[in-house]
Amino acid sequence: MTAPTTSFAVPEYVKNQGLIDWVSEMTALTKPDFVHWCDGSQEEYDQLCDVLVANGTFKRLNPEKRPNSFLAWSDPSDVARVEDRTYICSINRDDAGPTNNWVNPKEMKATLAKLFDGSMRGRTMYVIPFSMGPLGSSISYIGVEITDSAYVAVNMRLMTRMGKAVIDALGESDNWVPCAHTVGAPLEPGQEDVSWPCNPSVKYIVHFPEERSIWSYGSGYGGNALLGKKCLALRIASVLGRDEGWMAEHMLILGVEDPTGRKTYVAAAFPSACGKTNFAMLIPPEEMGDWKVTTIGDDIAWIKPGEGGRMYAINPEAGYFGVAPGTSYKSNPNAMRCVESDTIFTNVALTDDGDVWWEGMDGAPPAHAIDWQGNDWTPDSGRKAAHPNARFTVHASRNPVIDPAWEDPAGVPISAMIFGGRRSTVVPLVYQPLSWAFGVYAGATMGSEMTAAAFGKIGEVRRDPMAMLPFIGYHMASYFNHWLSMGRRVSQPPRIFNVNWFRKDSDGNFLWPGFGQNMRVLKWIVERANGQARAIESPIGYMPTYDDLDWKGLDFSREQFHALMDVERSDWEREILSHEELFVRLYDRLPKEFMAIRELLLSNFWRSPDHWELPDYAQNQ
Ligand code: SAT
Ligand code: MN
Repeated sequence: MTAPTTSFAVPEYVKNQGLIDWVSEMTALTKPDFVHWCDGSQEEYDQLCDVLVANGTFKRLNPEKRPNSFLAWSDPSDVARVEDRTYICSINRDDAGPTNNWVNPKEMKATLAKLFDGSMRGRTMYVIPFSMGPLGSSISYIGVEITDSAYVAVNMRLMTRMGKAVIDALGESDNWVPCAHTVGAPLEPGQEDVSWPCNPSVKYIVHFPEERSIWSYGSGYGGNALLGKKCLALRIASVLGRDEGWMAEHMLILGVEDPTGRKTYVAAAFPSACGKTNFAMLIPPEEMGDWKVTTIGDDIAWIKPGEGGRMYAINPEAGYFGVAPGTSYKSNPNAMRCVESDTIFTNVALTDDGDVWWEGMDGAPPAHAIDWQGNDWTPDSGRKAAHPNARFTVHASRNPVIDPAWEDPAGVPISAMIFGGRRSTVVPLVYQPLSWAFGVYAGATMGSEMTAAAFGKIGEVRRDPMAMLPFIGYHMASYFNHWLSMGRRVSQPPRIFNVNWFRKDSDGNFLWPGFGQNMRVLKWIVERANGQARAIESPIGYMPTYDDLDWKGLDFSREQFHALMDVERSDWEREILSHEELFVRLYDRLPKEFMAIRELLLSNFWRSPDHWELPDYAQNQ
């Protein structure tokens, strides 16, 4: 079976000459057999899914169990973003900064020109016009991705606003981001295709920040290939935000409705494997049923100064590309409801009745399944059935708790920002840094313990400033300065908070139940941001006392809470000194405020006891 449209003709509705020229140049370079301009229609989506089924990339799932849903298994060499193959090719190396890979743009372009030459032979080139942000909104950005992967085309239709409507919104403008993608696996005449074409040995994910273009070679997976997400909406957009006075952040956005019906919007940054999607779709515990959480976005926020001296955020995406393993009706019922139909699954297991399964799903594991590598699997096979980075792709409109304002082009006013890593010790459940600048410092020095050995030893703390380490498109320390300056640009910056759901006792047991119970902390944060909640000053910032949190329906003692909130002087002295490791790497552009804040934090400890314990309010007043 071939692709639905098999010609080089440019559709009549495309009038943008710059775009037509670029597609024609890329066609000449990559030499596809056909070119298909995506119109974004449902018919086209269905046809492409049929093509993918016929090619063996997709398996159609049992329509009784999982209507309109498909399963793809990737090549075992192509299962995640490739950070060591990701480049920021600014003209000056210093502008990429020490946390990014850099190659001279001229040299990189020569490399890419060679790799892209003939890279689409035997394949169809899909032209995918997409909008990050609501169509036609002044804060949206349009990109056009060319790709030789139909899998990418159907995923882009779920993750972005995609197709003819974007071409119409673009008009004659030259303000769009060219995104070139190839799986890097040309087919010789007569050569049979594989179910997941990619280049197992050569991969490049390249950004040219000055000319705002993206080139991706060799991978068909996730953020390597769906170029609107991390490449455009974070790496390129962070540069746009620096130049234009706004922020592109790796943050979820949620709405909290209190019992009086008042809505407060909160943005939150967590490094990977910290339950971001769970938090974005949180269901409050039953006893707090008069509180409601709604989702604006689960991964990326574009934040701009607006009316009333406040910051407003939009979610540039239109769908979720969530981690499947660990997702269950217990951990995230709303995500499970999202994926009940109309979902693309990648690298999960296939059950004997044509449904999907992954580790951590509710109930007993199936007695038999086919694992993500296509092998027979049983619970005692000693292997994982789903790859740990297995994903679901689903449109945001399937989310039962989607916020009514999720597509508002004006964005929603952000009252609080939350940073949170995975720390088994040192960092308390929640605190509020003393000011915007202290909050920026806390975000910049955010650390998380490794759960997989990808970037260091398991348990080792990796500094991941604002959860942006793999996603910043310029010098990390210039980014810190940008954050500080954004706080000065508005009269009512969001209040900043730091959370840690993952603190453990000395026996290694989690001290905090997490999941829906996080609502208790979120409630305090929202009330605090609205000037309603009490707090006490600790050496690291403001904290709630036991009596400031709502404990209705949860058996959680004062002692348990104090264990979660303790601030150990020796731990924190070590913690603050260890920030030096990050600062030394960034020294030439580090904000001068950071040194002052570091000293102030240390001095707070010089005047506090070795073991700072949360007082009870009664004693303190
Ligand atoms: O593959 S993505 O970059 O989209 C998701 C992730 O790795 O964070
Ligand atoms: Mn992410």
